[in-house]
Amino acid sequence: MKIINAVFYKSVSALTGLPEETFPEIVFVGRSNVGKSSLLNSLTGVKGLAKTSSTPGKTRLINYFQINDNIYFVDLPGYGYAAVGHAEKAHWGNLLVSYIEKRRAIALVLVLVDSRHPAMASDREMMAFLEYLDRPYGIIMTKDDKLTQKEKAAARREMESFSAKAKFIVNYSSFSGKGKAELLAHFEHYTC
Ligand SMILES: Nc1nc2c(ncn2[C@@H]2O[C@H](COP(=O)(O)OP(=O)(O)OP(=O)(O)O)[C@@H](O)[C@H]2O)c(=O)[nH]1
Ligand SMILES: [Mg+2]
Repeated sequence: MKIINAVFYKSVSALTGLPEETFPEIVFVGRSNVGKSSLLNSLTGVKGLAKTSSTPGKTRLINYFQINDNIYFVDLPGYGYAAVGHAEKAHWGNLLVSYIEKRRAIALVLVLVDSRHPAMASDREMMAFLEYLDRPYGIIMTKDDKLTQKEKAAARREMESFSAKAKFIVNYSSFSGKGKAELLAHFEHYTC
């Protein structure tokens, strides 16, 4: 898939304000600070399109970006962020789960996992949940630039050992753009 244009469409804070299910959606999920918003900016080539931060918990809304006038990229709040209050955490957790469960327009879920910590319980739970729902998902191993070759190989093996149902695994660096062509090629299968 070639991205010709990418624009912010809207943000919503609750399931009641969702846009119509007009376009297939590629949905970005993962722990807080894993690099979801950075991946979105890297893929679209538009710096600052999605807001990023070194402080976890930056994205607190469901953010829709319209791609090529016929697809939505959906940037969701991260899970596993300890510093937000209990009530807020529960609110976002419920929202995330309900969204993935109910939204028919989801064509593909991207599960972003930090390459340095490939087996965290919350990520494994998310994958198990997607498998239970029979949602197609691919894994993005983020921040690839932070690992040595040896560490990358070990992380990849570990990930492959517990994600047999993933449609693909891509090692990605939003800083260098590594993995971009590979990931965009995978999107072809889910967006037509
Ligand atoms: N080295 C490196 N750092 C990255 C990469 N991608 C993201 N980061 C950094 O990781 C931090 C978090 O990135 P975000 O894209 O805001 O993460 P997020 O998953 O959207 O976070 P929340 O919105 O809080 O859930 C920022 O400081 C980014 O600069 C990458 O590929 N390599
Ligand atoms: Mg974000």
